Amino acid sequence: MKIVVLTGAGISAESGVPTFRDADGLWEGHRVEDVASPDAFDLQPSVVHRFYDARRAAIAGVAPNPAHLALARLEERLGDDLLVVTQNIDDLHERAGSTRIVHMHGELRSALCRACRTRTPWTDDLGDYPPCPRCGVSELRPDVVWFGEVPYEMDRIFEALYEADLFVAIGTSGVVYPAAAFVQFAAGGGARSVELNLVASDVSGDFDESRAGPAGQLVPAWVDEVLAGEL
Ligand code: BJW
Repeated sequence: MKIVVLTGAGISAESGVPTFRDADGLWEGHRVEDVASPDAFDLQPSVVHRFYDARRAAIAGVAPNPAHLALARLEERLGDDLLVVTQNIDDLHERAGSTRIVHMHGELRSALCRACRTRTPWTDDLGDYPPCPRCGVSELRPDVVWFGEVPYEMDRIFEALYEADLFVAIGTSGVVYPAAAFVQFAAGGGARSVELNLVASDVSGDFDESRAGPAGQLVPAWVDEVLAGEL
């Protein structure tokens, strides 16, 4: 059985990483739209750098939770038949042991040079405008996908969605496209679909099955069912 899992901010919530649109989703009074767009970066680069530098520092102090660990356990059994597509820019899936992972909205621990387009692994702040290690120009930005930009590895994702037998979305509000439409792409290719979320999302009606509860409980239970051959 080929499975594609889409994860959103909700899977990292129990690790202590704030989501975007829940009650605590504002950052210093800014909505995500105010700090996650190329226009915001052009207008207020220091504000945007501060937002991402704070998040990069914060993820160093958090750990994967049972939901991340369960997906890594699933990969151990399914191998290439599992692909995790995450909208999250933290590295909690990797730290849990997942290797078949696509970061469609980029990664906190990577910098993108606006001058030469090189992507460089990065763990320090960017707000002090360090030079690009490749071209030397001080035009590094967070290597993340903002509104109006094209997410990473879309060809690989669409191919996996069309080939999938099962599509599972975990902890995502279904507000942001193209990820919100993946359930429809997967259904078009014949996949069954399951949503695991704290509460019903904006696109719950598009799923064959929707389960409500914290990811730290729902995901390990769902993985147990898959491994027991009950799905
Ligand atoms: C729990 C839980 C627990 C809590 N357990 N669950 C008009 C109509 C349609 C589309 C558009 C439109 N106008 C513009 C667009 C396109 C636009 C878009 O979608 N806009 C909408 C806002 C309308 N999209 C884009 O611009 C994208 N690019 C694009 O479309 O390019 C064109 C193209 C596509 C494909 C092929 C070719 C061309 C780019 C979108 C980039 C989004 N970027 C961000 C920032 C990334 C960097 C960063 O992290 O800072 O991505 S915005 C932000 O939202 C971030 C997230 O990945 C993304 C989704 O958020 P997520 O993960 O769903 O979090 P929340 O907070 O919304 O939800 C959390 C959920 O968890 C909730 O449901 C809770 O209930 C749940 N939860 N605790 C389980 N313990």
